[in-house]
Amino acid sequence: MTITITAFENSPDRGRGLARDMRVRWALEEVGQPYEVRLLSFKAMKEPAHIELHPFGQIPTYEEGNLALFESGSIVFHIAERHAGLLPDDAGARARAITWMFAALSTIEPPIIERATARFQERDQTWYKQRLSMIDERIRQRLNGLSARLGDADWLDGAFSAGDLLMISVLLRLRESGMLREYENLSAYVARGEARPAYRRAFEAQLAVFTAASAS
Ligand code: GTB
Repeated sequence: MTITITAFENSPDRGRGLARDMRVRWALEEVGQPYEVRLLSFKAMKEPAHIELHPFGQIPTYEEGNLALFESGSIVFHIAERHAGLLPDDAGARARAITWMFAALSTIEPPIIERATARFQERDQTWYKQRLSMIDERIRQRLNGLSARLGDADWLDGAFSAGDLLMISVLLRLRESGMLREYENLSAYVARGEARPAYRRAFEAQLAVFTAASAS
């Protein structure tokens, strides 16, 4: 059955792979599943046809036959459950990998998103600098824990898993802040993720969308 995902027609990140279709593309590449992409304008995302698929009018979505999903974490989980390569077979190791998926999305990602929101929407406020440094402190608290747990391992718990895929996707959003450079092992961890052939293929595919959009 054909898998179709949605992505920005014109991504505000200019093809840097930061929009959340990237993690879905990466997961599909890791498990070797072909997929199609339906590109959406900001206007189309808020129209009834898309709201039917995504109640909040966002990307990414995932369609496969009668199944329609939204939420990148749930989509990556669905892919990882149905195809070998992203979750271990051993029940304990599988549960731990899933725990890292949740940790990425519910413990590490929120303060990182808060930072992005502050930078885009609160930059003109008198209290902006103070707020940014408070958020950065919260991010560092999380990165301290993550860095200590990762230590000198390649991946968070044995073999590369959907937990690493989501964690690295989330950490990439921090690159422009320079904060990742404070943690040598996390920088190397992110670089290992980016060096995976599946990541490269996913990155090139989303970049090609931006390149085509800017040429037209
Ligand atoms: N929790 C949802 C998920 O994980 O799928 C969040 C989905 C979401 O935030 N989607 C964003 C969206 O559709 C795109 S990824 N936004 C349009 C809207 O809400 O109207 C977020 C994103 C946007 C831009 C950048 N960037 O420019 O760097 C990075 C990430």
